[in-house]
Amino acid sequence: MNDLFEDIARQIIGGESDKVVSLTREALEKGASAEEILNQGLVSGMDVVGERFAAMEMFIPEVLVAAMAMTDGLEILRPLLVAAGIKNDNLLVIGTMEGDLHDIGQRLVGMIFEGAAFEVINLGADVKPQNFVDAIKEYNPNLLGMSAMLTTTMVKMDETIKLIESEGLRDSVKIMVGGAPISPDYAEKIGADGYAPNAATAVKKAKELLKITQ
Ligand code: B1M
Repeated sequence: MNDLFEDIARQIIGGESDKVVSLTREALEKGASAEEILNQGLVSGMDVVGERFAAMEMFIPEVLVAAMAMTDGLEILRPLLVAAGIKNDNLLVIGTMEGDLHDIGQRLVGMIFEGAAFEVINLGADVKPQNFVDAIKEYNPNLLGMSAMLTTTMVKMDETIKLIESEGLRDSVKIMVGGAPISPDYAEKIGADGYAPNAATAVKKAKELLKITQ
């Protein structure tokens, strides 16, 4: 199975969407779990893309094509990651900060929350502070998730929390933040209720914050 995971990672790096989709299906047919395919195939490929991008061995168009291949692979895994959870009163509104187009990680976080029986409203990427506030007013979620992948956009989290406070909405919602440049210290500094480094721990942290026992 390891060869198959390596092949999926290789096809992510090469941005070969069709191959990622067919290899992901093949791995599922051969009995791999969605989690194994995600971590050892898709995410592992995207890690290499990140390293090569940082080393200027890959450039934006290639990274974008790799990201599209990753999204297509994720869509195959979605039903399995989401499992047939029963919807309940827990509602997560999530989005990526204004000026930030990175949405793969936060979509993955959203999927894992759906799998944990949360209803999820995804505002997408490049979400203005005011749009987060509007979404709280419209949907009345008990959890708000904010994601940033750039050091230049993480500051928008601070701005958004201040706006939520000034609108008198802060006590109505728990706020979680995450994304590559975010740290627990930063989360605390801006007054977020919680931080998580990845999707799985984000659900655990949310359940703690919302006092969900199951
Ligand atoms: Co960009 N990019 N990018 N990029 N990109 C990074 C983030 C970067 C680290 C690459 C690098 O230099 N090594 C770097 C940021 C540097 C910094 O600010 N410190 C970078 C840069 C610089 C840029 C541009 C500025 C490049 C340029 O134009 N010169 C530009 C900015 C565009 C913009 O946003 N305005 C840019 C553009 C792009 C693409 C559009 C080409 C594409 C994004 C496509 C898309 O998302 N639809 C892209 C990509 C793909 C990446 C990398 C390679 C991969 C990101 C990813 O999808 N990872 C990334 C390098 C890297 O991270 N290795 C990079 C996989 C994903 C599953 O993980 O997103 O980390 P991640 O999400 C995780 C956790 O972070 C966490 O859980 C997720 C799942 O486990 N998490 C949360 C995320 N949100 C959370 C919220 C939570 C809790 C946990 O609670 C609410």
